[in-house]
Amino acid sequence: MSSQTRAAITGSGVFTPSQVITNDELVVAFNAYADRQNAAGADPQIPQSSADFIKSASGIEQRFVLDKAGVLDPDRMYPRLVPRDDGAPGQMAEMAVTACTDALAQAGIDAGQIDAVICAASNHERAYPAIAIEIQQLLGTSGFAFDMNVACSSATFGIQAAADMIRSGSIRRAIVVNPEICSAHLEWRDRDCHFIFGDVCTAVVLEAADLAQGDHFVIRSTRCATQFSNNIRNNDGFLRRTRDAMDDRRDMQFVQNGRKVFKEVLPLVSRHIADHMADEGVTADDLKRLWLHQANKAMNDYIGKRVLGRDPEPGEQPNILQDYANTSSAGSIIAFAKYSDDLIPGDTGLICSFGAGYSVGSVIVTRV
Ligand code: CO8
Repeated sequence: MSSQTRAAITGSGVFTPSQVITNDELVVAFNAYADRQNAAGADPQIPQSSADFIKSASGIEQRFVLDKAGVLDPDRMYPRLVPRDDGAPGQMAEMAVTACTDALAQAGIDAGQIDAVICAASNHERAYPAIAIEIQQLLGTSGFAFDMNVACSSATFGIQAAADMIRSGSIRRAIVVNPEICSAHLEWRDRDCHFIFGDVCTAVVLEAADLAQGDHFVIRSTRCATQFSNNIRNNDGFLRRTRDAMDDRRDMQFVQNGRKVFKEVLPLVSRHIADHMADEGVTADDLKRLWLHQANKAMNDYIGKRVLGRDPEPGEQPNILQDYANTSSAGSIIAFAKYSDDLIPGDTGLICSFGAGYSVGSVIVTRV
């Protein structure tokens, strides 16, 4: 083992679906659904949703999805994704290939040079074979591949896993990819959460720092933490068939107690980041950028203020949630991919994700 080896992020990529749903479009569809249910005698009656509420409570203005028509059809309210033959690329693998190809191009390496693929996401379209192994085959990477799931923190936990393997010397290069089809496990008929999520796929290439060819970010340190909570939960899983009458049960999709999450996760994340920075000798003045998980603008404003000890300047803590909504594990990586090019050698930034579990992951990087 080479204890000197440092891992670096040398490329990133984002696949963005072509279809967009604005808050206004979403609310029109939800309210049409509610009107129909109410006319049919829904008890209790379903209150109307509001685009103004969505924007002010979350900061979200629109979301990208793989299938807009199915989501906005008041008789359906979930995406329609055509089943695929086992011989065809799966939905997640297909998104992943696009994001990975962009990340590899930025790193300036061929897929064949990658030793490991980690598909880290908050849900996987099948139990096995691993989506990551299918991505490995489609890209033509070497070595091995595996799936992992830590909900919204999947990307940062995946980065730590890959960085640890590079640091230990067991691999030299990895790709961590996050295909998030949140539209398929969101309950679009629930007013409290129907606006929260969107679809996307992100990817980052990690290499031993001595292999990096162009501009890159050396990973100074990673830190992951978990603490069990039922406040964000989805009970769907392979035991579904063994239990009666599970098909349309509300808990077969994403369920959360948003208020509790808000109150409990904020102190957890603020403390986690502060401790991580202190242990690495990174002060607020050293930090040029925060790429935070993208769930709620008010949450990010709060965390930014706690971490920096002042209101963040424009650009110090870029949000993308107004365009993408919450994309689970991909959110902080979209922010990183879109808002990191302008950093100069020596600049330090911090990627942080948080969510179900609870889970929180942080990655401190320095531009080289
Ligand atoms: N339109 C109009 N009014 C509404 C709506 C709506 N759509 N929704 C709720 N209201 C009403 C409520 O009924 C309530 O009315 P009243 O005051 O009369 O009771 C009022 O508005 C306020 O409601 P809330 O208290 O629920 O509103 P909040 O201010 O708390 O905002 C949020 C709701 C935006 C959900 C907020 O609580 C939040 O962002 N919380 C944090 C959530 C979070 O970060 N969760 C992380 C989940 S992501 C994750 O971990 C990954 C999981 C895996 C991915 C899943 C993919 C599907």
